[in-house]
Amino acid sequence: MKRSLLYGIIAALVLVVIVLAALVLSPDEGGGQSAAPAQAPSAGVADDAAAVIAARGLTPENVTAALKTYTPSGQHDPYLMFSSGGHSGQIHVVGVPSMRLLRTIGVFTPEPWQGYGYGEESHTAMFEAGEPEGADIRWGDTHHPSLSETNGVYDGEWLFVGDKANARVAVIDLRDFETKQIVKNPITMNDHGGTFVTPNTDWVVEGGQYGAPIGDFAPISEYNEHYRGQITFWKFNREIGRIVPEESFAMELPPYWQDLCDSGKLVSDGWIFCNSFNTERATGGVGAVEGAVPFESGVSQNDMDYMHVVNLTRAAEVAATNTNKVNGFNVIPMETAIAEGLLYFLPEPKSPHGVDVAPKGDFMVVSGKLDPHVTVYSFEKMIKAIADKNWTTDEYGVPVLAFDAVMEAQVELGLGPLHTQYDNQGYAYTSLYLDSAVARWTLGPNYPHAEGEEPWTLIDKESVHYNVGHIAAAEGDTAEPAGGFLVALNKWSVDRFANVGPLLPQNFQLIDTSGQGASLQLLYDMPVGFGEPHYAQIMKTERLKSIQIYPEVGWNPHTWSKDPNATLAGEERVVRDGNKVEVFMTAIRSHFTPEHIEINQGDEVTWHITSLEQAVDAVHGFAVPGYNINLSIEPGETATFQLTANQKGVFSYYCTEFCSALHLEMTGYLMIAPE
Ligand code: RUQ
Ligand code: CUA
Repeated sequence: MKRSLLYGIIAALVLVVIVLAALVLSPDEGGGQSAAPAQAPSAGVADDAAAVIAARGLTPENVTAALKTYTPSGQHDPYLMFSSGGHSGQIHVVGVPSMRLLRTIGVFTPEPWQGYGYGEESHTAMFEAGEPEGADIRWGDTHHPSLSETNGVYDGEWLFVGDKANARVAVIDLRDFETKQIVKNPITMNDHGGTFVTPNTDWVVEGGQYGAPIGDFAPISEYNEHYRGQITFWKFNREIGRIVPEESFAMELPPYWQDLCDSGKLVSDGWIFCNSFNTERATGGVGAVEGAVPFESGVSQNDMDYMHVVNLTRAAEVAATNTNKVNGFNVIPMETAIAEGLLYFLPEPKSPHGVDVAPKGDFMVVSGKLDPHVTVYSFEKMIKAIADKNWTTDEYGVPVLAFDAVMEAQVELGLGPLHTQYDNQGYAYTSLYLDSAVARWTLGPNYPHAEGEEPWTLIDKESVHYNVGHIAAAEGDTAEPAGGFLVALNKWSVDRFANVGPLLPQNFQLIDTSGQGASLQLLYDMPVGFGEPHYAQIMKTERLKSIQIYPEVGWNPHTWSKDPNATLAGEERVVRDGNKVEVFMTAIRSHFTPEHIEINQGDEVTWHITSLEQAVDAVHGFAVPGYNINLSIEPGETATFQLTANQKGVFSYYCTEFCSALHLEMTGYLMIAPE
């Protein structure tokens, strides 16, 4: 705390000096965004800040932006952003405010650097366990990462992310940043890639998406009768660090397209809110051939869709005695959900997208993509409307609460509002897709307000480049937002970077939100050339408890215990039983032991490698050519893979990490004699 204050004062002093210099020397005092093309400072002025500013043609805004993001070598970022990787199927970890990419985490897609999905047995088993039946899927579409929480605040222990394409959810352990579990939703083929934890991470909520017959087939002409929506509630067991499918359940819903969810917190703890669209139940079909209304317009007819409100506390009780199973999975039938008071609808205008609960848990904010307002609902009013039975019902009998009875405020922000985040100053931020802007607006009277600012008012808009989807503010979806920084996750980058061909990067833009009023400042552009991230969360770095070396030599990261096949120095061996061969190998700079493995064509080989390393960053790789094997063996880890020796020949296995001066010597021969 004290140190950061000191840094702050030093930074402020440096800032004043440099800004003054810039003011004197800047050729352009106008636009902060339109920096002149970068010029290399000439050699003689390289050490003089004012001269560099002049030589590069930087504006005062450029200079303050640079000072706010520059992170000297060896200093760490105060925040980490965990971003989904979209259809790269991964998670990306970025330091904030430096916007340096620190790590990619292999999740639904193999990642060779991490040896993820290239032979290592526990990864392979995990992929297979999470595959739809009969499929062989090696990618995913990650949208909404969700950090584990304790009392509504990130705790730095676990990370969840969903796969939109195949309705799967993954569990990532933040002790070693490795994916530990993938579960396939047994009753649906798609969701919105959304995972949302409850305030103590008891449940991971997987919202739905496109309606379909639950675990069945029916023609599209029977949409209303046989197609259904669903939301799934995965039980997370922190002790074992796994989702427990047997204790999880889903709720059958009308065939609207359920979308993103958010958990209630504090006053609204125990409730779940999910937006939906296509309450029209449009079934699509394009032009003369199919003779119907295409989804594009069919799905946007109604003035209101329905926010789904689930009483999760009650639903979990009902699920415990529910006997209805689909594909062996606990599914609460729609009639039961209605009869037991587990499900209510709140009308929400106009093709809504996402719902974001305010820090105190008292308001739910929804944006209609086709409505220039955000609509704010009061949790208290919602509870009263339920008690008063102030509702009509939809065609399936679900109570639809009266809009006027539950609505607290509507704030006009601009075109194409999508997602909302919060800070510690009583501001909310909403992305405006069509405006390409981030709007800052004030929350209700029970949140702090700056002098002269009224509740529920638009305060500032900052242009972003371009077509912003989600935004992520520092701890901005928790019960205690940190404030200070916000990242706009822009879908298009058009003119921002040198052209790298027709597939352009996405653009993460860092915005300083620390001031009040109309003070938002764009600081930094980070091109993202590895997929289309959707959502991200920004957590204080200090919350992490990650390890650098596995706790014991011979550690199995998947069981988080010593591996029964751990091999210590001197215990290396090759054991043969008929055509089954088991290799017990060790790795340490700069050799594998043994260096010769002689087997026969047709042998079935199980191969264990234990890293004897105890030094930070002393990682070895292990590749076998021709057999699609590549491992990453981190300090202390025991990894296992299997191969069937169907190709004869001499294969040099080698270490794929440049681990030492004699790294090239870290090799050995796998000799497979012909049959
Ligand atoms: S989405 S741009 Cu979260 Cu998949 Cu809204
Ligand atoms: Cu071990 Cu290179």
